Amino acid sequence: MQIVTVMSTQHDTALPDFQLGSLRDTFERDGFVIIRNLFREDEVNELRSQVDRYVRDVVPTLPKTAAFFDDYSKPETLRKMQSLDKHDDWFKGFMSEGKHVPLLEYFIRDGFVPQGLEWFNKLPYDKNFTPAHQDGFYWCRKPMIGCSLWIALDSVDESNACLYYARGSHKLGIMPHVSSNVLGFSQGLPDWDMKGPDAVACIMEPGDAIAHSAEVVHWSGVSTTDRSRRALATFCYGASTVRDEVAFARYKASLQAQLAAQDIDGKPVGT
Ligand SMILES: O=C(O)CCC(=O)C(=O)O
Repeated sequence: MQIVTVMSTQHDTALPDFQLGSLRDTFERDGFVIIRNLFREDEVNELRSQVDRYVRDVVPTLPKTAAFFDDYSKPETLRKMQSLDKHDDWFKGFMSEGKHVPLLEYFIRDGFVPQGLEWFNKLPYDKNFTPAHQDGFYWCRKPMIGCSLWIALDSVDESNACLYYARGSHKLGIMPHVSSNVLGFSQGLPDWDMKGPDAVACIMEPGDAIAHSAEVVHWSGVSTTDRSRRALATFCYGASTVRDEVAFARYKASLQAQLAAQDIDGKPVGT
């Protein structure tokens, strides 16, 4: 079976060329594509155990802005962590050398620049939804070339808050967002119809992954189960892009105001 090596010279995606080509066709048509079994069981177990180590050893040393708990006195309420690659060597290596690197380069037809590695959870019976949004609104790149790979660490379906995508919405361009006041997702599209005909629910098993464009509209709902729903997501933008500093400053100001209102600041998690 022939293996395609894409822009990155050091790694390959370990996916056959016919599959890569058809995945990119879907990605470019719909704005997202599911890649089944991208990570083997042993790889998923390694990711889970590295996350456990990070939560145990690294999170207590970080500012509260790096790990969002509903209640900082209750470890079981951890719902989101950002920039794992900036706080830990193992995740830094994964971010810059994992199999997502050549894959995402292939999808975006540009060089991979790491934007950040994040961990998402939905807690049992979680009432927090993820507002409909476009990642590109947060990143403010010109031109808007960017992508992410959301890797399922648990089984996920409609009952424990799977991701939904508005198929084809990446062709609408980046739309105005407003403050959402949702912890971890500060900006959202105010009037997006989440029941529209183009909404696609992504039902996944551990090791499946979704690549999505920075322009596609996506969201997730609440959980009606006692199961958690953990995922790691690698975000990147194209090496040919630059940041729109004015738009980025506007986004940062909104984020800081929302965090301050929720009493989340630069103080260590353990305080
Ligand atoms: O996991 C979620 O609910 C949201 C994830 C997300 O917005 C993303 O990966 O861009």
